[in-house]
Amino acid sequence: MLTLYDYTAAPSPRRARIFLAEKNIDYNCVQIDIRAGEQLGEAFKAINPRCAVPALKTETGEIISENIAIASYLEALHPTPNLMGRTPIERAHVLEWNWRCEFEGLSAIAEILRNTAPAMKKRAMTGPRNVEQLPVLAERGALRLHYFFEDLNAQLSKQTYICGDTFTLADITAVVAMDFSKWVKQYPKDDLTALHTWHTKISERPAYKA
Ligand SMILES: N[C@@H](CCC(=O)N[C@@H](CS)C(=O)NCC(=O)O)C(=O)O
Repeated sequence: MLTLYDYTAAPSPRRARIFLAEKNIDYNCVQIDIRAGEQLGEAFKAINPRCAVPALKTETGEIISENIAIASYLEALHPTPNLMGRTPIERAHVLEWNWRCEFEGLSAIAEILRNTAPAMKKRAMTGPRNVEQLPVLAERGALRLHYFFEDLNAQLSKQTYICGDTFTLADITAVVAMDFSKWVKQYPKDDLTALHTWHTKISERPAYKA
């Protein structure tokens, strides 16, 4: 059976959990308490030297870190339901939007949180090395995030899901980013109606609760 190294409250492992739930794949779950610093301890470092969750242990004992790598692996093993595009151009668009949701959404929020939260002093970046906070980056993070919400709203004004008429990995990353934005008290403006309608629709999927 697969094992997911997880931390329930954190956004990145939630992406992997939703993907697994959408695919209806069974797995064991091991909680790594990142609030207590367990990801930096020797036991977890031996599993994932990059000291981050999620990490997935395959049935043959290999470790995969990074959501995109975990999703690609699971999509190849369990192609149905398709979550990463069927044709070359669909796949390209899913990866394009997934990257944008990760970089312009999740990273922008992390830029705010990790550079301001007192509990993240010296932990401005994930990984085994400590990095000092640069509080000035929070302002830029908020700006980036709101540009992202605007672009996402424009995309969703044209179609039901981010990459067309089917739910994909890009929707998972985007919904996790939108929910994570509450952590830093940033909310998409009320007039981004396509974005809010899409969020309601996604939150009705059973996997949303994973
Ligand atoms: N790009 C990575 C991001 C992983 C990541 O940043 N995980 C966070 C939890 S959301 C973590 O493990 N943080 C540990 C820390 O803050 O030291 C992925 O998508 O898998």
